Amino acid sequence: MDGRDLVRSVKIGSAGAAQRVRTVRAAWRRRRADAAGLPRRGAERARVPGPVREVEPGPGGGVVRFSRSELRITVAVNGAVFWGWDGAAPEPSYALAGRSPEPDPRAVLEPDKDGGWRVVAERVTVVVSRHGAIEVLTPGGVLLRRDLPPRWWEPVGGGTARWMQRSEVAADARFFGLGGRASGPRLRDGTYRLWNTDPGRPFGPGDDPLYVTMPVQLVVADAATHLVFHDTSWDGTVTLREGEEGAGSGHDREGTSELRMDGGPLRCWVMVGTPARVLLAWASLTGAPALPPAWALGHHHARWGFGGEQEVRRIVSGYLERDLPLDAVHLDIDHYDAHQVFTVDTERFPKLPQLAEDLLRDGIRLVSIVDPAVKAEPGNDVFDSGTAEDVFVRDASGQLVRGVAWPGEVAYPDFTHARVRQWWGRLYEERVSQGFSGFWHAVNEPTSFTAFGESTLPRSARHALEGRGGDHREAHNVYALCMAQAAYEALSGLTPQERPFVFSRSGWAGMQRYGGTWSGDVATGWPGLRASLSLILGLGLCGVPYSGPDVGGFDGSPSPELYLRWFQLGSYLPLFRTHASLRAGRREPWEFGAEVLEHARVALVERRRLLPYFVTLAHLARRTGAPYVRPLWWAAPEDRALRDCEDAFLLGDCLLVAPVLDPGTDRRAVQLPRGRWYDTATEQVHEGPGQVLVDSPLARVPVLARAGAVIPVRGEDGRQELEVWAPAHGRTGGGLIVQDVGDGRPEPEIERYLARWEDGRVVVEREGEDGPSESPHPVRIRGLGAS
Ligand code: NBV
Repeated sequence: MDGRDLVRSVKIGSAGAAQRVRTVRAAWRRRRADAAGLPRRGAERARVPGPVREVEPGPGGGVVRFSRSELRITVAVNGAVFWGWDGAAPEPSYALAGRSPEPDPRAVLEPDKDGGWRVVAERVTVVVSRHGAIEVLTPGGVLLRRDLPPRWWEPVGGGTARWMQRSEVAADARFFGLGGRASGPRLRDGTYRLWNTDPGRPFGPGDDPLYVTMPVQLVVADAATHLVFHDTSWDGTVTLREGEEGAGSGHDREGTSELRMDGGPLRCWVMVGTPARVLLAWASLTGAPALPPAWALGHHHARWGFGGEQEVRRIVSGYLERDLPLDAVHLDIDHYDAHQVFTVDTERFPKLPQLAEDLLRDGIRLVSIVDPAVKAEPGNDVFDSGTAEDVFVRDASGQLVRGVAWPGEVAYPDFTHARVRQWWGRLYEERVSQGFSGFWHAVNEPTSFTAFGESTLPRSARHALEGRGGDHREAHNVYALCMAQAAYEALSGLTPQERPFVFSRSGWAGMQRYGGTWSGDVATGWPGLRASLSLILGLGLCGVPYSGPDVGGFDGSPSPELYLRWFQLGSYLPLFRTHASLRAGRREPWEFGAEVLEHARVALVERRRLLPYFVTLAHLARRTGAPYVRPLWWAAPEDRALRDCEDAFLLGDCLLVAPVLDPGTDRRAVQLPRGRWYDTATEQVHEGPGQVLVDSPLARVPVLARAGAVIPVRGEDGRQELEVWAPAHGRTGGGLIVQDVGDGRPEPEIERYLARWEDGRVVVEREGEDGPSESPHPVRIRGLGAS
């Protein structure tokens, strides 16, 4: 038992002696199941591809045969390159949205020097050496990535091979991504694990892995940005080492990435270009991010342990009486009957549909937590129905896998089966009839409390994997993704007039198709605040644009200052939600004194004013894959100072937010991208690129607007207005706006605006097919006082 296990067992112990006994029993059961159900690791044989033997050109590339492996390589029409070793094809894949893209007929396999081969396409050149190294180059011939020949270790008696892939990148390259990481967003030297994990306690920047891991790397270098996705859901690690320019005797040392996987196909996708182009290709491959309903872009208040309906009403009144905007209230597992999913404790919540209706009258939605584990006890309706339909995960000998979660001993639906997803989806009917409008998936790594060893299902547990059959080693990382799919698809049918709102603690590549995620149980403290920004930025770069932290942190009691700074940061993130643990202190904005309340009100009111901008960003994310929250280098990846900047972000194209992440900060440095920027509070002008000092009093965090920005905002009368920041003299500006047309699914058009100087004043016009026209929305020009 290591230190972490001890902490966990003590914690579980405090939840009751019976539960503790269950965790010990479950841990032994898991150990026994794996001993019997997993192949023993015996002698292994190492293998490399060997020399090239022959090639077979095909559409978009072809097959290169080596003496001990074969490589299939295809450039797709969206510019993405696929390659798979040992005959691995793009499908089946949990990450891909539908079928893999068509091959680009113009990309052909042709001989290269030294007996190698290459595929030249419009946006990328791929060179395969005669021993199986693969180089990815820009169209101009600059090397972005070199994958050395892979290496496999095969069990002598047959079975799944482990493998390793070492890659080199430019000396100036920086790594991002790998899902939600607390110590980023720039991923420093170290080993990152690819296994979705509940850390078992509130986490900070040093904790890894966390709930959402993904074999998705975004590499930003002078020559270009590229995204690499190794499409395999097995456990593994990525060891990164940044390069160094002029290292040693004046020579550059390249950066390296070493991927080691316990099994699964060795196949990958690579996309090259600008960050925006790369994320567009990624979204076209893995699916457009689901569009949240507009209310989900407002403010949410959650809590584990509201206790009952009266307390929910009291909190809501607290918001209403103080005229503080509130859009959603989340009910945690304490509203269930004895923690059992899809039930309600009718003593504490006697009339939930009535409560939901009353809240809705004030424009407030109810969101329900949904945990995947089902109490394994006859008499529990969900368990009985699931047993009748044979939906639960079994072990290799056919026994039900029993884990431990909040309701006690539990069974886990096998979401990797379409039939099970449909069964699960039907259960949301009960939630909808209770009045819930949104769904918050938790503990779905999946987590099983344990006295020792891993806090998840046995690796030998069997899964359908869409009929292919396999075990938890392959299914673990896609478990939550499949659960989200079940909910999203069911809700699309159950409430067709509304866009589904699902966000999930765990997930994998492609999860954005079904919704978003959140930080999970981030530790209360200044390091936790920083970790939450790192997570949100990293997830956005992996294609998951909608997420946010537990504002105030999950545990303990933040100081008023920390609470306020977290609140201010949260108000500029896609999911803006206060949430805390059962045992944590209060999180309502009025619980921290009059000064904090006043400043929190400013943040809430500003969020509501910016709602049309958030709606625009959500629509643009769906159409382009671009996250709402972007690192500063997004539009200028060649600016190395921006690549290293981790304490500020761009909110869409128009705003730069510089949150306060340290105590006692009333002034902070901000690294600016090129161009003119206005401090939105003072209208003071700053010229980038470079670093400037800006005021960051307790009342607000610095937000800068890009000169020329056209930002849709909600006017005081509730109507849409355009806030336009004057372009620099002699320059033009502009922006895109997407207006929501209700929470259904019609496709609104993208409105384009242009801002320019004419006769000493700024003119803003809407661009249309028939030329420019007057803006249909009132326009307010700001920043005119600047020289
Ligand atoms: O359901 C209770 C909590 C929840 O508040 C939190 O957001 C989840 O991440 N849940 C985890 C289980 C308990 C954690 C100690």
